[in-house]
Amino acid sequence: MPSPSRHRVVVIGSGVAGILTAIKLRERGITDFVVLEKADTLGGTWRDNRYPGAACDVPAHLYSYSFAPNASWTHRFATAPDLWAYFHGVAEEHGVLPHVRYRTEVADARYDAGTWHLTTTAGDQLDADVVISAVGRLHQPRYPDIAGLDDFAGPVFHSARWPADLDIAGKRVGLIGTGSSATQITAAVVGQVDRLTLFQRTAQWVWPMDNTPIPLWRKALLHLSKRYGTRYYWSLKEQIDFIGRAAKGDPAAVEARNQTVRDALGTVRDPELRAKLTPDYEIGCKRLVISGTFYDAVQQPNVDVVTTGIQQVEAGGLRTTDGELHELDVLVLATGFHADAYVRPMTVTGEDGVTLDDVWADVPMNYKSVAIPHMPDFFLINGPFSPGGSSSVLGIIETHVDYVLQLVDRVLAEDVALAPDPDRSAELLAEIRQRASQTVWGTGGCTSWYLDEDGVPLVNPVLLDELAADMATPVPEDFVVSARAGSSAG
Ligand code: N01
Repeated sequence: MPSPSRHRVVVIGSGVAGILTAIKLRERGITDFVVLEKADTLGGTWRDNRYPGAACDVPAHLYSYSFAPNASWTHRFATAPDLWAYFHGVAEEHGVLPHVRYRTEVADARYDAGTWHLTTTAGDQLDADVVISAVGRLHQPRYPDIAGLDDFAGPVFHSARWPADLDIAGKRVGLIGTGSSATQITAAVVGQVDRLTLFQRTAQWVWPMDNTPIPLWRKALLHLSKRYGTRYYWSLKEQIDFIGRAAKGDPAAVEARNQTVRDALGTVRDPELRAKLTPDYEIGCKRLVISGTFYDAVQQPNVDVVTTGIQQVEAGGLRTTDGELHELDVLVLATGFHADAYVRPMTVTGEDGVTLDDVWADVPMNYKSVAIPHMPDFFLINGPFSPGGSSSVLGIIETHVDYVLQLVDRVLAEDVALAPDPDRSAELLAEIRQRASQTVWGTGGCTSWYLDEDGVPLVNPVLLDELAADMATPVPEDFVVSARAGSSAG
């Protein structure tokens, strides 16, 4: 067997966070690194989600790297292909592409005497001083446990696996789910399909925000004036922070948010449909669906909203518990993701044989979402208990990458291994969980992908500015420092 290739740093994942990590490593002069990517292109979410209408519901100028503003965004929200092109372009411009090794999925990571030994699903081996997991949170499709899915005669697939060549024109399409993905699909396909049947288990609160074109004057100003770009960025951030402040319970923000979403629901004219679409839990408990088009789309005459439970899928369609068969040609499962998987199914074994499953037996224990006790020099970007709400994940990952790379600087400069102190990690996490459990995410009477099995949000209720202030510089006393035995330095 060939000896493992060895790198100072291995980054896992080439989505938005992996690309950023690679750019920042290169900026620091660290070039002995590889980015391992399980697919055959980079781009993560924006590569995988290509369903009709796939777009980012955070304003595009806010969903861009701070060092790479894009004055050419055409609309308030950017589509998946445009986002993919933007992130690919930035990666190319910053010399990331030669570092990416495609079709390489890490199955196992094992720490021994200062070295991480990685094994891929193909059996290849790599060694590294530092591992940075940038695998993202919403990438492992959650398939529903519904009897008969395999019996369906037509195409059936998860929203993140939409077949590129599928023609839905004139088809009877069934859509399970009413989250952000399903609502975007609804608005995009309603004008093409013969019938759309939306199988809704739980209604959603919808924040109406139109995807307005960026006017030419604004584009021109964005091209010409950096100062204007910064002002525009901050005004967008204020709008999004407003949703975050509401989630934290700020009374004025709560009132304004609630009024806005109730007014939006009020635009549904048919009282019966409006009743179906009215959630029975507090506004903001689930992540708000942000859509200026969903309510209009769902009122079109070729749309049915079915709230009766699903019994089974059959060759010809989907049967609900009232015995009715809803005949379908295509079935879309917009049923979300295993948001609590994080790095799993990859197995990780840290110092003294301690496994990730050991450390995460009760809760995904971590230090500030970026490090894990007993896992020296193994770091996460956007790990467990990262901020939630509707803030731009770009701000979160920029904060995390800056922080993690300060730790990496120390690891490489001093040739030490750093793992967060277990007691300090537990103390900080207990405090976050306590605050999170009191937010509407924990008390609002809903289930959501924010919650763990105990119903406690896996989310830090903190605004981006607060996160950035807290993570500006690592606190040395919070880390256990050990000498590294197997360094590749030199
Ligand atoms: O997934 P979800 P998503 N039978 O988990 C239903 C981001 N995102 O892909 O609520 C019937 O929100 C489930 O019902 P219930 C964004 O952060 C961003 O839509 O559990 N129904 C729910 O309605 C978002 O929050 C963009 O009762 C079943 C739906 O499926 C996150 O991704 C765009 C079921 C799943 O909703 C996830 O959104 C899209 C079953 N067995 C997504 N199982 C942007 O624009 C599940 N459901 C950035």
